[in-house]
Amino acid sequence: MSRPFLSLLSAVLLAGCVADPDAGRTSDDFIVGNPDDPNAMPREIFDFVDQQDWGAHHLEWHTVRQWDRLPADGQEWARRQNWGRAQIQEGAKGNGLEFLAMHRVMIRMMRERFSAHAELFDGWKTPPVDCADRSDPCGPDPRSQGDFNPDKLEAIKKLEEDIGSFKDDDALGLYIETTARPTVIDPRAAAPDKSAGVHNYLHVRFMDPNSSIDIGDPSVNLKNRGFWRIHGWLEARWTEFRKIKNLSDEDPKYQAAIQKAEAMLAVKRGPVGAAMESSLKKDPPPRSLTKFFEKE
Ligand SMILES: [Cu+2]
Repeated sequence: MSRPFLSLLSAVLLAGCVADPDAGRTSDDFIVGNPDDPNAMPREIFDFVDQQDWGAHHLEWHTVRQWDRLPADGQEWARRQNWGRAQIQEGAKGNGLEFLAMHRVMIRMMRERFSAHAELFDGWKTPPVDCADRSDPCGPDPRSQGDFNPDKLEAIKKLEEDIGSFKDDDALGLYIETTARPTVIDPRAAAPDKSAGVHNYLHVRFMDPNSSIDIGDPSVNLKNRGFWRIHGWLEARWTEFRKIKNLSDEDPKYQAAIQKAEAMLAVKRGPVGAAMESSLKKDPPPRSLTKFFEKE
């Protein structure tokens, strides 16, 4: 089906009888990232991400949680989007569970909606650690190249062989997500355990700053198959953890985290591309926000 036709069809379906302000434009006008990139998700998923403005959503999720560490241009741009500092910053108590929950909800929604492509969300069995891996070579940037960090190898081992040693969901999520452990005095404080933050490390390992769907850029990386390989693996680790610990999905704390993430993603954004036009395309975010993994 041709792009303009799809665009028109989606506009009619989504907008009903309301006049489409974007009539006459093709949806290519809105595309952020190259859908023909070999690492791009299938076209319908790629388009869904735009239609729901998940790129902006994902960027917002990370940005407001990194607020205290952002340079002035990043905060300024974020304020223009009416985004504000999240009370629980990245690496602070409570952020681990919300990190796991947000990605779980995204994966579930994707699997349900795109069941024919469900396997794209399964993730790696284990992360490829050889830089010359045939299906997932490390990125071209010097920060991505070389031997896999031995501390992060330890992390993979711990997550695969001794995941039951974590106290709870939040402790597990914090350990996986980030090296950041902000304190009142130092918002840039880092975890003493060097094996923490394998998630951010993997984003850096597989990023390609020249790619229009860079795994290191939260505004576009949901369109990259590699993103879902990382998060599919982490999702399976979390499932395993909850099984080993005999944790119930009825647990109120768990329920609240899932529901909060679902509520954030439930917002319907309107005609294809409209939200992209208003947020990321019209006023593109500065590099300090889209390349934050590079600073890991
Ligand atoms: Cu990630």
